[in-house]
Amino acid sequence: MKTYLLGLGACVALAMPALATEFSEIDADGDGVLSFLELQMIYPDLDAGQFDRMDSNGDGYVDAAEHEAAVQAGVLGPAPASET
Ligand SMILES: [Ca+2]
Ligand SMILES: [Ca+2]
Repeated sequence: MKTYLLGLGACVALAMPALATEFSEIDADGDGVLSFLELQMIYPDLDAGQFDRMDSNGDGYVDAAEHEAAVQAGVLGPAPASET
């Protein structure tokens, strides 16, 4: 029974689409904005330049709207960033 439940959980996890990570998952401390460190935990390859571009109002954090814009622009996502 326990094995069955574990197997079911694994199937659900595997069925998750590989889309960009949810804002709420990145926001580790739950303050409603994303710091550079929070983003780096999810996107280890993110550099300060990319973060600055995402932080369009320059307050040092990426809010929900800025995060959405970055996802739309393809700054964040599963695709490898090799365009510099
Ligand atoms: Ca946060
Ligand atoms: Ca900002």
